[in-house]
Amino acid sequence: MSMTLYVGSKRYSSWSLRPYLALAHTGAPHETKTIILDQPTTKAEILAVSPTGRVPVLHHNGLVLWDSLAICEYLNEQFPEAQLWPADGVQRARARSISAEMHSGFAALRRDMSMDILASKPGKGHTPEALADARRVQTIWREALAESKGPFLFGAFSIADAMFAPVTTRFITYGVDLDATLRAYVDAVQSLPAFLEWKRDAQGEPELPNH
Ligand SMILES: N[C@@H](CCC(=O)N[C@@H](CS)C(=O)NCC(=O)O)C(=O)O
Repeated sequence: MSMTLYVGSKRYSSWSLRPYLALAHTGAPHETKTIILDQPTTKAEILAVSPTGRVPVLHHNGLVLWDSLAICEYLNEQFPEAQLWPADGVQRARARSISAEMHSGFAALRRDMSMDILASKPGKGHTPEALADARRVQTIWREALAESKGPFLFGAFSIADAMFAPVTTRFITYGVDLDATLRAYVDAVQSLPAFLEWKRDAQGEPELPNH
């Protein structure tokens, strides 16, 4: 069974980080291949493996799957024992709802506080629109954590945490204020072994001035 996840530069590719964390959580054997973004050859390299010309893309036994959330859903179906969604139906519905909101929304947060997990830019990107997005994210987290008691949004790690993982790095990079509960959640995500591996790999990648 051969499974390869193609990702973009780990320092910057927020969409790639999401299925990377979900895949790591399954414990399934796999390979990750990184395509450095913003190079003259980047588009051709991505198009050679992904029909959309975007990463992440998963290759599994001849099947080619793209888009972060669809890849996470596929992993959940392939590896049910990993419980990538909460077991409880109501919690699962909520987890899917906030994951979809993350996937389709928060444009200002993504634009003004783009992911750069190695950088520290406190106070930058604090536009009214990005801060409004940040407040909405914090409400989502606060409500989920109040019910689950943590350490992750629905207690155990789920796809919802994978979907919000890039936001945890943005809040750190751009110095967004967090109360103790939210800070503990950010720390839980940032302490995941797979996240630490991702960050370590990012340190060996070239800095991209346009990000
Ligand atoms: N909706 C897609 C977004 C994928 C995406 O925008 N990927 C960026 C990297 S984070 C990309 O491939 N950029 C390369 C390019 O456009 O050349 C998903 O959820 O996977």
